[in-house]
Parts: sequence; C-alpha cells; structure tokens
Amino acid sequence: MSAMDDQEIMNATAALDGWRIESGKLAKTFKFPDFVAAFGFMSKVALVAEKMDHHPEWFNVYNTVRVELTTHDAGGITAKDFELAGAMDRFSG
Ligand code: H2B
Repeated sequence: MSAMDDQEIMNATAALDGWRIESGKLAKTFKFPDFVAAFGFMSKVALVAEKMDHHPEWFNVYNTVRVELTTHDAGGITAKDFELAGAMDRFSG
C-alpha cells in the first residue's frame, strides 16, 4: 500500500461527505446524540478496523468523535484510509 499523491487525495476527499485534509491526515468530526451513541459508533468501527488491520487515530469527548486517518506504514494517506472513512460514514448514519 503506497501513499496517494495530492491530486488523488483531493479527488477521493471530494467524493466523501464532511472529510477534509488537515495536517496531512484525512479528518472528520462526528457528532452523536450522546455518549452511548458515540461509543456505539466507535465499537462498530473498531471491529472493521481490526479486520482491515487499519486503525484510526481518534479522540472522543462525550458525544463527539474526532477522527484523523493516515497510514503509518506508508507515511501518508492511502486507499485504506478512504476505505475506513467510507465505513465510518455508513456507521454514523
Ligand atoms: N493502522 C494505520 N492507521 N496505519 C498503519 O500503517 C497500520 C495500522 N499498520 N494498523 C498496521 C496496523 C501495522 O502496524 C500492523 C503491524 O499490521
């Protein structure tokens, strides 16, 4: 898995809802009704992330989950980050 170039990253980001490139990472802040909903989201994502062997950087405070995706092994953003972002969007609805 190799890091994507800037043009590929821009195109793939534009195809997603609410994701932005911030400090070289694919980032989004999810809001939920309460902590239980936020943690339920994180639990579902955790199972997918483990199956993918691709793990998010994230930060949870009550009903908010801030996510920053990058591929450490590749030193940048890869298709795996976009795949995990898509899974997160499906679980957040
Ligand atoms: N997660 C992320 N986000 N980037 C990685 O490069 C990565 C990972 N590598 N999860 C995996 C695990 C690697 O460290 C293990 C050894 O497979």
